[in-house]
Amino acid sequence: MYYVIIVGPAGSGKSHLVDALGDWMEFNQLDAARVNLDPAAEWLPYEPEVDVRDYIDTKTVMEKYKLGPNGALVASIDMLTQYVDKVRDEIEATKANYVLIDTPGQMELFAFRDTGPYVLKEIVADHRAVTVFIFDAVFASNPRSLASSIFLAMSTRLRIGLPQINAVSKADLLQPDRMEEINEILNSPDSLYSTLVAEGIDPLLAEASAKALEAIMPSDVAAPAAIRFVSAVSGYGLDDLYAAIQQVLAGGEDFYTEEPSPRL
Ligand SMILES: Nc1nc2c(ncn2[C@@H]2O[C@H](COP(=O)(O)OP(=O)(O)OP(=O)(O)O)[C@@H](O)[C@H]2O)c(=O)[nH]1
Ligand SMILES: [Mg+2]
Repeated sequence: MYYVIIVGPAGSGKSHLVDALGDWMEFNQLDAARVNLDPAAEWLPYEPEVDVRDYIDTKTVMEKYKLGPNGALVASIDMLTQYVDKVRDEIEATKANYVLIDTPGQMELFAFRDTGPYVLKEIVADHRAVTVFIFDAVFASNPRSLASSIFLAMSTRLRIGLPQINAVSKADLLQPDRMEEINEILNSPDSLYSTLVAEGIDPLLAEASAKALEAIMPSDVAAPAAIRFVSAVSGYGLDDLYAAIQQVLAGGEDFYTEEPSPRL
């Protein structure tokens, strides 16, 4: 079993990507299980095979402990540590080739505290896993937002400690020339640096941003590009994202041809 963990800022398109990538995999005869790890999700675009809300629901935690939404999410993730064995067993029982994990919207309350990465580590156990960090196309619209997203991506890499693929979501919202510009900036620390300086950003901050970009660019993977563009709406780039996932997880070989899923 291979684990693909989708992480990104609130509203960046994590849940829709879990849905779309799962559909793409199934269409291509690959077996995927969708797992919801967001105890605060009110609605999901897919039917999860495993759902942490069966154990902990943030809405109930809010009411029971009289907490606000953020405090309740923090408490929910902390409480989830008690059920982590059950969640892991449920996921393993699916025997799916690929496990697509949707994570909480408030990533700073999940990825940047100790319990979120702990829960992930316990769930993934000794399976091979990759994080897909999502840059929201809406945030990627100007160089300052792009730079702050790079720091978020770097912090995610630092906290979760798994190989990471970076992808811009909602590619259907980007004009082709804008996509090309973002692609160039995110594939070249020098280009990011000069773009930020041209925007009037302090050269020290621009330099730090370029270093952060360098830190999240793939060095271990022979990837043709540092960033992927995907759309859950049009399906754009899902094949490319799958290829990148496959490259990290199975060294580029097609897993399905080696080990057919017991479920297909
Ligand atoms: N145009 C476009 N909109 C998208 C795409 N993916 C998601 N959205 C929209 O973006 C919004 C957020 O999508 P979600 O998938 O719920 O994002 P999320 O990261 O799971 O959100 P939280 O879990 O609440 O943080 C929704 O209104 C989606 O319809 C996409 O590929 N293209
Ligand atoms: Mg979501």
